[in-house]
Amino acid sequence: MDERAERLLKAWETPKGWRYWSAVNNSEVGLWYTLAAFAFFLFGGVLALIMRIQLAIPDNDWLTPEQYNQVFTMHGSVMMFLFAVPILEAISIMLLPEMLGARDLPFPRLSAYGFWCFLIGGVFVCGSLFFGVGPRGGWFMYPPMTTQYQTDVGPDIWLLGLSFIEIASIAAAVELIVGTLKCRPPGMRLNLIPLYAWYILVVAVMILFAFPPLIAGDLLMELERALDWPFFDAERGGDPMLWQHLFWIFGHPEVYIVFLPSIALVAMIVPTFARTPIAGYGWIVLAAVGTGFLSFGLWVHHMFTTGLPGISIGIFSAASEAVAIPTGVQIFCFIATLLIGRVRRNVALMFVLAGLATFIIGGLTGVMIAIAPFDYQVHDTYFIVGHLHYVLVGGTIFPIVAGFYYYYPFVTGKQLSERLGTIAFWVMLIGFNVAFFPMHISGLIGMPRRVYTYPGGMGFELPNLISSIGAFTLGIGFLILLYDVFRPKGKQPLVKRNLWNAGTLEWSGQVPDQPWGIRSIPIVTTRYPLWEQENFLKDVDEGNFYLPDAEEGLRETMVTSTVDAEPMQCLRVPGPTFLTLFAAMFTGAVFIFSTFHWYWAAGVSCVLSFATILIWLWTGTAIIPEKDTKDVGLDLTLPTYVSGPAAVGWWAMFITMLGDMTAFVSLVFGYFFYWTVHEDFPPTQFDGRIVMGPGMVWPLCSVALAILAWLSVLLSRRWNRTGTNVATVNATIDQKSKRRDTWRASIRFYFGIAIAILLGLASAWALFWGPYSNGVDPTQHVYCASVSVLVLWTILHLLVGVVMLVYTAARRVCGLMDAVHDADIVNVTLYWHFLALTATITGTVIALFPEVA
Ligand code: HEM
Ligand SMILES: [Cu+2]
Repeated sequence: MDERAERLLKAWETPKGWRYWSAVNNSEVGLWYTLAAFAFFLFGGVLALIMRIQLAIPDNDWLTPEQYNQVFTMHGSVMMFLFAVPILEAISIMLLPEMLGARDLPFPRLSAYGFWCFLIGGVFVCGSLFFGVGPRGGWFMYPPMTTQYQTDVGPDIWLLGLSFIEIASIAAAVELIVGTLKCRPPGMRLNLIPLYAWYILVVAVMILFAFPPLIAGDLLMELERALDWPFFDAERGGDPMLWQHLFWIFGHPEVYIVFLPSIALVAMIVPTFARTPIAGYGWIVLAAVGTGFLSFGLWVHHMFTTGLPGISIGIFSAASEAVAIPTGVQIFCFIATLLIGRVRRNVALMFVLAGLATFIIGGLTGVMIAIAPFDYQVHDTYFIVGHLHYVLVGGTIFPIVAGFYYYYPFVTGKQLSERLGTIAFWVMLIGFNVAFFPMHISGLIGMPRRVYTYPGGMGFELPNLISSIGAFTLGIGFLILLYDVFRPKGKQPLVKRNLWNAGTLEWSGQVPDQPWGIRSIPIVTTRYPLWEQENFLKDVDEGNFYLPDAEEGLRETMVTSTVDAEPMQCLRVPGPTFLTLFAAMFTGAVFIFSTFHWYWAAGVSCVLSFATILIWLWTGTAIIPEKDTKDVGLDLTLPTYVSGPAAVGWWAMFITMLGDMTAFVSLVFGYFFYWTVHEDFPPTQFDGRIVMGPGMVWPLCSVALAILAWLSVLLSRRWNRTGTNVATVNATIDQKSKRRDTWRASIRFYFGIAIAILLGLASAWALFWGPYSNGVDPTQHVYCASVSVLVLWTILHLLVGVVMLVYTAARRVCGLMDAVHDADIVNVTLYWHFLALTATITGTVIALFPEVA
């Protein structure tokens, strides 16, 4: 190994011993993430088998109804929240950088934080089952059952635990979007990126818009449960239907969120084994985007039986049928690729085919239940359980198993057994169909879902017994897979490099793989560089491309432009740290303590987690490099520090704030939703008492103050720039006048920030004072609660905005930010753009809407 490679290796070295757990590199974090998600899958699977034991015979009393309810709720919730979404993010964190020829994703510490949050939250939620206090409201947790009739801690565990995990999912989504858009190798224009990355981009954007409505819903329900704010309490003007809307605005895209990345694996596996480029690349991308887009317009098909007007039912029914089109396009492209290629059959491909076939069957029952009159008949029966498992197992599980077989050598350098794999394949395929096909029949003859047992003599016995036998057969199939994955393979020689002879970049890794991701960052000109670019691996290995060295001993990767992948920056990525683990522990503690109403402990944890995150940001982001530019090889010199839209940090903030805005809009949607369902909203009188609003003056004052604060943030950003700038530094200006100049600029900057802080605090105060001084009582009526939740949301955001301003001032005091290196204040300003919008909407809605209505 030459000297350059040794330095590179040293920079990317994985920590040893107990410090191993401070690793943040995508290959480690991705692996932990995958293993943890897989463990949750096994847990969810065991719960499924417990249900099938209980349901095998009629009138069974092995489980109590209470226990059964906990088991099916946890089964559904674990499978959806702790397995399906996380495993796909996990696989992506592991694969994506390698596919994009990047050294790492842009925010490795964020991935690590997301992973630890996921693990802590998951263990907490699953653990509740062992204490008999698990949630039992089903995976969709409909109120009023979960608000008025389940007063134990179960629903809180679900709401808080899973919200915590949703935050981790969003963190991963931010990482994956920025990674795909900004960390591609030079030359890899948008139309050359591997299909997998396209799918992940679509899915990550979907997560960004789908999860926040659920988080908003969780917040509302938790406020109702903890503080008696009556969002879903019909007696006080609330409406359980709002939950159903928010849940399914999340829930329907969710099924595509778990299905598309699996199809993305299919899109990588099929061309390799068909030994030909994918057919219809453009069509697939369009279809994936189309599916993602359409999936946000289907949610009402889960609510056909709630008495909605016929017109909405008609529209949503038609839209649901329409989504079959883009889905079909993708499947036809895969079939076409297989037809034109020279197919090499093996276990991975068999699982792909089984997945597609199973998914198509589930899709066909989907087309049936999208017809409202049919749905009226089978709603809440086992027909639905049959349908949803055909889609989920066919669309998600089988392709993931295929991915396991395909990528196992990539991760471990060893291969899974084709012989055992073939056995596992047939056992699983047969077991699956035997388990789930009969559910359609038991459903059609009337067996409801979510019942802990059924009486004999109604024709349910036979299909249920068959289902249970099938479920155990399927379980055995998974045991075979599990054995194959974990059996020691010491004697087996390492596989050869790129053993499937694939064409995409992730297979350029050496065996055994090195932690640096890729030896040198290549120039890419085709979709399948390993097939189509001459001498490609040789040039990569010899370090003939970019960044073959780590002269400064730092971890570096390349940032390129969004569309054309032109080189833009040499990005220093942060290395190992325990801060992310601590931050996740403290964040977890906030949610866990709140579940048990230990608000003091939660408050302390909140402060600790905030502090840890600030230290992490302080020591790990926007660091001023020792030199402004760096020679990255091939006669290219790139800046080492950028700010504004060129910087990955700016993108992360922008994307996070889009998600944040979506949650806020969901809350505003709630306010107007109540208006549409009530004749008199806001009400004047309720329950013999006058219903007080927040008044006009204070909320509007708050808007004005927030806008002024925002303006002073804008000014501060500008003043920060007017000190030294690059031109001044380079010009022959004597040191003294330069220092004076900087000093004056500093004073103006600090002044601007101080004013912004004061105005921000004043705005928060005015927003609080309006409802408070008018005597708004959030528990009285849903109107008051809706106003209060908007106020609460906005005040919290204002306070965070203030902390950020203090942070930027401190950065400048400590010389960590200056006129040129201004990423901190630029990103904070971006936050304030969104904040100003939030504050304006809140203030005007609560002040003026009562007048208009
Ligand atoms: C391993 C084989 C599996 C078996 C034997 C199985 C079995 C079942 C059964 C019997 C129910 C109905 C419970 C009831 O209504 O009383 C159910 C519900 C459900 N399953 Fe599965 N399942 C399996 C795998 C999966 C997978 C892989 C997923 C998702 C990725 C999943 C997601 C769900 C969901 C979301 C529900 C609805 C839960 C609810 O009603 O709240 N299942 N499963
Ligand atoms: Cu749906």
